[in-house]
Order: sequence, then C-alpha cells, then structure tokens
Amino acid sequence: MPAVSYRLESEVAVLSIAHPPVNALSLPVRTALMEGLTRASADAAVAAIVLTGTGGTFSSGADIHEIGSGAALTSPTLRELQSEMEATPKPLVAAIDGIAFGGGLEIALTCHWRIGSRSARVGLPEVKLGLLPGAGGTQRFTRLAGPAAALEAITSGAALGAERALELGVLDAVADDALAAAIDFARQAARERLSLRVARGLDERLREGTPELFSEFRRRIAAKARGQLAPARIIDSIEAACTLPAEEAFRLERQYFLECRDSPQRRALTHVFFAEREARRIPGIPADTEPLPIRQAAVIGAGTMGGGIAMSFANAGIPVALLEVSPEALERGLQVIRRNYAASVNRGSLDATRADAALARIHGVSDYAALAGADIVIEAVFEDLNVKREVFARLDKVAAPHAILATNTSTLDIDLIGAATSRPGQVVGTHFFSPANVMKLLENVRGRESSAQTIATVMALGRTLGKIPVLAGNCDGFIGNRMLMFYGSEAEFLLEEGATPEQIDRVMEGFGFAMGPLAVRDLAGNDVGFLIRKGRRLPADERWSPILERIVAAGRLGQKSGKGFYRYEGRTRIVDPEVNALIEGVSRELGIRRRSIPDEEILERLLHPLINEGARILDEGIAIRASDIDVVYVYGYGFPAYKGGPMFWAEQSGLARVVETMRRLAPTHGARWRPAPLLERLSAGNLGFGAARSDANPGKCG
Ligand code: 3H9
Repeated sequence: MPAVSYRLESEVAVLSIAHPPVNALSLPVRTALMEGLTRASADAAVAAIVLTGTGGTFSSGADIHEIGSGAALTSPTLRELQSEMEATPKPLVAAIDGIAFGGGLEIALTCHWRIGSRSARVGLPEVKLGLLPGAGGTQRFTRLAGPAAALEAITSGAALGAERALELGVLDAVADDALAAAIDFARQAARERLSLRVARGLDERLREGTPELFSEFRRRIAAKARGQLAPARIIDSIEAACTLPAEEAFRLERQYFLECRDSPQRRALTHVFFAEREARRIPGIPADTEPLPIRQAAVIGAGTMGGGIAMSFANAGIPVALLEVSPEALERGLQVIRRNYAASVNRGSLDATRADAALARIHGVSDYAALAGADIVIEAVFEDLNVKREVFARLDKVAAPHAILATNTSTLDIDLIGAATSRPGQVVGTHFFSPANVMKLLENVRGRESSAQTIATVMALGRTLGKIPVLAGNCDGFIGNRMLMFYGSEAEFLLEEGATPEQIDRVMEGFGFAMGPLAVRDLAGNDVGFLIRKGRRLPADERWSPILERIVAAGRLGQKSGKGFYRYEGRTRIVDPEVNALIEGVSRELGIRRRSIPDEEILERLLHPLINEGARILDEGIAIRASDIDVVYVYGYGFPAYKGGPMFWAEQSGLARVVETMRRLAPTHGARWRPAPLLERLSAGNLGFGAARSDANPGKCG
C-alpha cells in the first residue's frame, strides 16, 4: 500500500494519505505527498488538487517517534512540502474528515481552502508534547483566525469542532461529505479562476494583535503555564506574527520550535504521551480479549465519590442507577449532582441540553433489587472492609450473573472483598479520584481471581469514560496511595526538623505541583487523613510524627473548618503563627533541634521516598512498568506532566541520588526507608527502569 494514494477525478487530482493507524506525517508520507504534488502540478490534465486522508482521519500530525531524530529532518521536511504547496498555481483544497491535528492541520492550513465534515476536529495540540506547531501553525492560524483565537487554541492545544472551526475561519465550509464537496469546489475554483488564498499572505487580522492583548493573555495564563517553556514560546511566536515581517516571524517560529524540541520538558511530555498508551497493554491478557459491553451501570453510595462516578457514566452516555438506601441521603446526593451540572452550565463548560440529557441518565434508587439490570456495579460506600464485604455479599445476590462487581476502595484488599461473593473472578477495583467526574486517572486494581475479561472490561471502561486507565496489583494503597504515605509522613518530619508549612508548599509548588502537600491535606480534611493514618499499623521501628494528630485535636480540620496548616479566608491560605507554635512545641517535646532546611533537601526528601516505594511496587509486580507509575502520578496526584512523572524524573536526575537520600534517612526513619533493592541494583549497574520491566502479573503482593 502506498502511503499516499493518487487518483484523478475528472480534472481533480485526489491525494489521499493512507498511513495507519492515524496518518502521521512520517517520512514515507511526506515523500509520497511531495511526489503526488509534483505529479499533479506537472500534469496538464489536472486543473486542481484535493488533499485528504483515509480511514476517517486527515492526519494526526508529525510522527511523534520521529521528533528529535534525524528522520524528521530528512528531506522532504514538512516545511519543504509546504513551500511546494504554496508554489503550486493550481487550486489546492483540503478535505478534512475526522481529525487534523498538529502538522496535519498545518498542512491543511497551507492549502488554499479547507472543507471539513460535520464530525471533523481540528487543533494544534503540540503544547501537550512540550512543543509549538513548528510548521507555520502559529503563523497561519493567526492569519486566518486572528491572534486572540490563536492564543487560546494553541496554548491550550484543544481540539475545535467543525462548527467552531468554521466560525473562526480555520475551515471555509462544512459539508456532509467533505471529500465530494472539496472535489466540486476545487473544480469550480479552477474553472472560475478564483484567486488562490494563501494564508501566509493574509495580514488583515494581524492588526488585532495589540500589546495589551499579549500582556493580558500572559497574565491570564501565568499560573497555569508556570514553569513551562512551550506556552511561553507559543505566545512569543503569535506576537511575532503580529509585529514582524512574515519572513522574520516564520523564522522565529522555527527557532522557538527547535528550542522546545531540544528541551527536557518535551522529552518528559513525550514520555507521558507514550506511557499513557503503553499502560493499556496488559501482559497475559491477549489484546483480543472481548470486554463485556457496558450498556447499563449502577453505583452504590451517593456521597461525593459515588455521585461523581455516576456523573462520569452519565456524561459518557451510559444510563446509571445510583443507590442509597436512605431516601434522604439519596436526595442529598442527587441534589449535589444537579448543582454540579447547573454550575457547569453557568460556567459555560457544558450546554444546558447536554446537562439535562446527562442528568436524565442518572436514576436514584433505594432498593438493591433495582441493580439487577446493570452490567457493572461500582461500590462507593464508606472505606471500611466489613461494610464493603456486607455490601458485596448483598449485591452478589441481586446483580445479574454476568455483571462485574467493582469497588472504589482506595486502599482495601480486593481479594477479601471478592471472597464475600460467589464470583471473585468478576470482582475488581476501580479506584476513581475526586472529583470523579473531572479527574482523569482510573486506577484499576486486579484481585488474585479477577478474570481476563473483567480486567479487559474495566480497562476499556476507563477509555469509554474519557479516563486514563492504569492497572495495579492488590496491596495496601495500590500504586498511588501506597507511595503517597511516604510523601505525607516526610512532610511532617520536615516540619519537626525546622521547615514551615509555607516553605514546604512553596518548594513543591515551585517544582510544579498545583498544591503543596500541606495545602492538599487542608483541602482533603486533616481529620480524614488522620483516620486513615490511625487505621494503619506501622512497624515498631518506624518514625512517627504526632503533628497531624495535634492539628486535628486543635480543631484545625482544614479548609472546611477555616483553619488547618493555614488559616483560611475563603480559599485563600494565610500563614498562621499558631500553627508554627504548635509545630515548634512538637519539635521541643521530641528533643529535635530545629534548623534551617534548604529547599533542595525538602524536594529530595519528599520525592525520593515516594520514588523508592515506587521501585518496590515495580519489583513486586504491583505496577507492570515504571511508566505506569508516572501515569498514575501525573493524572491522579498532580505531578507536573512536564517533568514526566516521578520515575522518569528520578531516572533523569540519577537513581543514585535517590539511593543516597534513602541511605541517609533509613537509620532515623525505619526499615521501610531503606533503599529499595531494585533501586540499588539499577543504580549500581547505571541502568534505568527499562531494565526492570516486569512481565509479572500484578496482583501478588510482595
Ligand atoms: C507535530 O505535529 C509537530 C509539528 O507541529 C511540527 C513539525 C515541524 N505520531 O491515541 P491513540 C499512535 S507534533 C506517531 O491510541 P485514539 C499512538 O501512539 C504531533 N504516533 O488513538 C497509538 O499507537 P499504539 C501533534 C501516533 O484514537 C496509535 O497511534 N499531534 C501519533 O485514542 C493510536 O493512538 C498530536 O499531538 C503521532 N502523531 O487517538 C496528536 N498520534 O497503538 C497526538 C497517535 O502503538 N495524537 N499515534 O499505542 C492524538 O492526540 C491521538 O493519538 C489521536 C488518536 C487523537 C490522533
């Protein structure tokens, strides 16, 4: 199969990219496009050219595997291809069916006109890979849609639907059959000798790029884009389009692209892109295992988690029964859901019709018998093993025989829960993150008995719900929370030794977390954190801090009580001398001489123990691969994606440093702080986590 097919339809040459799975613009595609273009330009029988893609995709953009390698620079490059397109005297029309992303859209923007199908989606998502659209995307998009729209679309990387793209002038028309419409229009353009619309030559909208527009936009995204290179360079590049001659602005875009391409942030984000996809592959579960179709779902428990999970199903178009035995509690839960949808409509993030449709898919029920029609039931009741086992025993009696029974536990033993049923093979963990209708991560947890189909189903379900699923094995805290225990404890040890809450939070927020660990504790509720801690039996030799207990005893439950590790005015945190006094009191009691702690030490002491535990998790097969742990932390715990996740970050900064920190901590902290044997092995051999890739089935606890 050629990478681009060529056919003539009465005077119109149709060049169709055919490069599965997503028509990425790899070298063979660029070569074949160049040949097709040259052939069509030279053939007197060709009056116009249409460029399109097969398989319901125009093109997903440059081949991400090639970026940063020689192949991307091998002729013909995208830019050479675009020069050829701009030089052709024949009308050139893009027919966009499905997606045109990144370099794919940049090629389309180089055509004289663009016609999209109704389901077309276009966008420049390069920022998500730490890049900017380096094939003229920042320049041509700005010339067509204006700088305000360009700033919004390119710094967010969001996809635009066909109607919105038409409104902005990125598409010239939308049709039921984009290809047929493009062929007709191309022929008409040739016949009527329409003047060719080259985006590079348009400058009318560039005047909208006032200095205020850019300064205001920089201010607006400062918090979100903090520490990141690509968004800053995208703005610079769009500003250049508005203020410099075209030639110079295109040159600058190229320069900024290369700067981003060669940055550690680009490498980290590319790692996350592939890690996310790799996480779907489960050794031992054949790729062709048929997931159970989920046509109806049910959720037990209408609290914050249960309500959010029900909304996730409803948003994905799946009807869901929401069970709460007490009618009052059910009504309270439904009320919160209604309020959440209303807030989304008010914010403009959801239109009222879709909100109503989603709401109509959620049916409140208070009788277990009403769960009989569900293909999957997700339990989201109080985090207590006995309560959950009772719920599962009861559920087992009413659920359809084929139904999967899932628990949203964040720490408890899936096998003990499964054993309360007659179908442990159909029992599995589906750990959602709060707010469940928003957070991207779905940490699925496999029990010893969970069947291949059960696992395949919850992995597929994650994608249906628009989430990023990762499979973990069964142990206390699974992947995410098990590692987090070390992070939380270490924050308190640092407080005892001389750090303050604001210093710790400042360091971690400076690293890229949206919130530092103590601000997060205040948000989640210190009483909740303390309850979880109390339920855990720590080894006798382990260092333990009384700080959290004292904070709770002082009535400082967090944001909900207006004070925790900080004092709150609304959501604004204010440093509270009372907290510092409380912490200093604990240091005195424990006989610890407080000292000034360097920021670097804070960073390493918080992250290295977390990574050390990650290495144990990997060694035990609880995580299939190190990159799965990265996905968990990026999408569930706010680890900055542009640092690639904890394991990637550790590898980049040197595993030996983690080992060193752990060797320093173990004597005072206890045996669990000893360096993980895997880390010691890898660091001694100067190896990365790739060498630890395990094909073990997760599910066995070490
Ligand atoms: C760019 O264009 C730079 C230019 O501005 C400048 C140059 C000078 N390349 O996600 P899926 C693979 S940067 C290579 O599971 P979906 C993907 O890894 C690029 N491979 O399917 C997966 O492989 P596998 C800007 C790619 O239907 C398979 O295709 N473009 C690429 O859920 C299926 O992908 C982007 O950032 C690629 N460009 O979603 C678009 N894209 O099966 C990134 C995908 O082995 N891609 N693959 O795991 C996407 O957003 C989604 O993949 C897409 C399909 C929406 C296309």
